Amino acid sequence: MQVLAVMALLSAGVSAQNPIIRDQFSADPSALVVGDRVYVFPSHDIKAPEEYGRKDWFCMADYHVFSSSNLTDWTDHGMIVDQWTAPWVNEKGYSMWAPDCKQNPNNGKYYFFFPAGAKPMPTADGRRSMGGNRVGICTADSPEGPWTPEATPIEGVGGIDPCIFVDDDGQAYLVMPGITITKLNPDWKSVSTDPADRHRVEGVPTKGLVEGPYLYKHNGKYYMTFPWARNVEEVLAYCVADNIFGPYEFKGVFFEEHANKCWTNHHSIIEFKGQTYLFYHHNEYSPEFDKNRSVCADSIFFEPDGSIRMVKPTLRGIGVTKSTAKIELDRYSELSASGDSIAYLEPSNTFAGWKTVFYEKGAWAKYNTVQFDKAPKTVKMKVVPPSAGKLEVLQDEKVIATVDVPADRQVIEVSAKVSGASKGVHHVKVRMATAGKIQVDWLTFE
Ligand code: FUB
Repeated sequence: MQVLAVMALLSAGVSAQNPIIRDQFSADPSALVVGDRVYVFPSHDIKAPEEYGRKDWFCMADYHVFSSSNLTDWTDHGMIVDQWTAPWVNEKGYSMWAPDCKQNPNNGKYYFFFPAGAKPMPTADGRRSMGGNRVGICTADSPEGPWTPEATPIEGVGGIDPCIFVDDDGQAYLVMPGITITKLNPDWKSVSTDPADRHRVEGVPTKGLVEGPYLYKHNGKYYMTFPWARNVEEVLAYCVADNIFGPYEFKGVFFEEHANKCWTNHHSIIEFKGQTYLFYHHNEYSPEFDKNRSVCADSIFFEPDGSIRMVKPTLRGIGVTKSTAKIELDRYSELSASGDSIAYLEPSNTFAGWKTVFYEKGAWAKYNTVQFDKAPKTVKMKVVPPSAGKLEVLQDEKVIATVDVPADRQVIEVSAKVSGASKGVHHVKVRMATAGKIQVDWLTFE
């Protein structure tokens, strides 16, 4: 066995699964499949600056776009637009709430729709209209940008949380909280004013429905999904129709309130490579303040009768993890009933991530779907002091290594020889083999 002292700096490369964005707050994820990549357009929570009066409220001044081809490694492509460069947006508003982005089949361009507090604007008759929440657009030739903001928000549209739905025939609709569905004109910069092109969705709860609808089509049916403050915090619920304008039938809840009391629950749904995914947010990097949220993703399943199976949010999230990556055990798939727990590495800097703390013989944490391109020869673990004892590493249910963690060290990497492991996709388990306490940051195979 080999023991290496490492610098604390190395802990910066956190690669946990949920949340998927780990260096900034992110919320209200709108996911979009483009070729063999998934793009996510979230809103961007920040800590309130001095000039923003409301320290207890959402504070959001720009948007970024992220993408991944394997649902594990996410790239930040940078900023789309901010409140200082969008011509119509109040530059002191910090109110760039939940956006959406789709590709316009009429010209192949990408249209990013976002709500924000508007500056008072001159109207066509020369008067000045008041500010308030409006919906604007940025366009780009690629989902990665560069993005060009329109000079003015969409005429006649007020409110938050626009959702754009593109039907199989290429017709696009603007879905707004309320819930209303309105045809977009072919330019995607204006909405139809014909009353026949506008519909208010019936069949939804009459109370507690204030934001974030997302329309998704599955097997020819329209699934109107939406956050619903059923009791206190929001759950996600849905109704279904055969035609876009209904009638819609209420079907129930498919995602319960967040365990950590995040009041909002905002989501989107995509199908990627044969699997359907739910993108949502919670506030795990900010357990005391639910306006600083983080984007997560989990699989979502439809039952044979078309109903949506209840989604259980996980820490493991989606995507295969390479055995040679840092496997963040604290984003476990399963944890033994006792003898272990998850804690922040640095409580004052939650973005540093988490550790798995084992404190009873037999306690274990399991991390599913690890891809071994070759049979590994060595397992390496980063542990955090105080730690001492022995851990077994299992591939599926077979012990392939025993890692000896000596006492009296600073942050250390500990390696052990692996034997009897095979290549392929396997579940990895780490089990406390002795009494004592061991705090694991991550493990990796070589
Ligand atoms: O992010 C600000 C607001 O919180 C969104 O617009 C809502 O959907 C809710 O998530």
